[in-house]
Amino acid sequence: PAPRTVLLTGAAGGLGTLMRGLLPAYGYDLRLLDVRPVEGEPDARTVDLADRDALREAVRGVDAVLHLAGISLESTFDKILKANIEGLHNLYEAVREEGVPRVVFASSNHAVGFTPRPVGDDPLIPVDTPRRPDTFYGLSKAFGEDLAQFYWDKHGVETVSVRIGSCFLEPANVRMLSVWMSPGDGARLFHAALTAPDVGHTVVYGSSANTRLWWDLSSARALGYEPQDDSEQFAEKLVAEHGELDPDNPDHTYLGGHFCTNPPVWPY
Ligand code: NAI
Ligand code: 15L
Repeated sequence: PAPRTVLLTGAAGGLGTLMRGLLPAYGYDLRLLDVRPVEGEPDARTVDLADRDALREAVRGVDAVLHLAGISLESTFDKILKANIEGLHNLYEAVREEGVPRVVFASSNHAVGFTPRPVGDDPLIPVDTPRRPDTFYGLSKAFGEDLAQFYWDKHGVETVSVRIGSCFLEPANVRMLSVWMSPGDGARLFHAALTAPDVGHTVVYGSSANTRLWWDLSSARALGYEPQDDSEQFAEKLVAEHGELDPDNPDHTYLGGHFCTNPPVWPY
C-alpha cells in the first residue's frame, strides 16, 4: 500500500519548507519535526535528534520517514557527530523499534564531492562510484548511506538514499546548472522514493534532467521518477554573469565544487 502518513524531519529548513508545500498534493499526511519551531505549524514537534524517546514517539504509526533534518553544511566534527551521525542512528533505532518500513534519507552530492566532474565525452558518474567525501559533512552522508544499508541487511528497514544536488528555487551558479533539482522534481523524486516497491537500500542522485548533467539518473528513474525540469533555462543568464566552468579553477574540478576548497559553514 502507498504510504500516507509521513514524518518529515527538518521541516523548518529550506528543503523541508519546500516539501511541506508540495508533498500534500500527492496525498500525504505530513507529521512535522524539527529542533526549531516550524513557522505557521503549531502542531509540528520540536524535537532534537539527540532525544531518542521523543523520536520513537514521533515515528510511531507513520508509514515512512522523509529524513531531511541535520547539519546541512560544513561544521566541526563534534557537531556533525552529534546531529548527523548519532542523530541518524537514533532515528533508525526509533524506526526499527516502531516497525516503520521505509526511510528516505537526504544524502548529498558531497558524499562523493571529490569525484572529478565529467569533461567532454567522460561517462556520467554512476551511483556506485567510490565515495569521496569533501567535508566532515559529506563524510556524515557517506556514513548515513552505510547505516541505511546496514539497517536493510540486518533489520529489513528499507531506505532510498538521495544524493541531492542543489535544491533551490533557481540554480545560483554555473556548477548548479549540472546538479540543480527543481523543487517540483524534488517532490516527484521523493514521492517515487516513498512509493516504489522493494527498494531495499537504493542510492540515487537527486536532480532535474539537466542538459549539463554530471551523473547517472537511471537508478532514480528506475523508481518511477520522471524529471520534468532542466536548468538550461537559467544557463544564459548565469554564464553571462559568471562565465563557463573554468578548468583552472579548483572549484570547478570536482563534483562538490567549492565544498572541496572553502565549504560554507553551518552558522549555529
Ligand atoms: P537546512 O539547514 O535548511 O535544514 C535542516 C533542518 O534540520 C533545519 O531546519 C534544522 O533546524 C534541522 N536540524 C538540524 N539539526 C537538528 C537536530 N539535531 N534535530 C532536529 N532537527 C535538526 O537544510 P536544507 O537545505 O533544507 O537540507 C535538508 C537536508 O537535505 C539536509 O539533510 C541536507 O544535508 C540535505 N541536502 C540538501 C541539499 C539542498 O540543496 N538543499 C543538497 C544536498 C543535501
Ligand atoms: C548540500 O549538501 C547543501 O546542504 C546545500 O545547501 C547545497 O549547498 C548543496 O549541497 C550544493 O552542493 O549545492
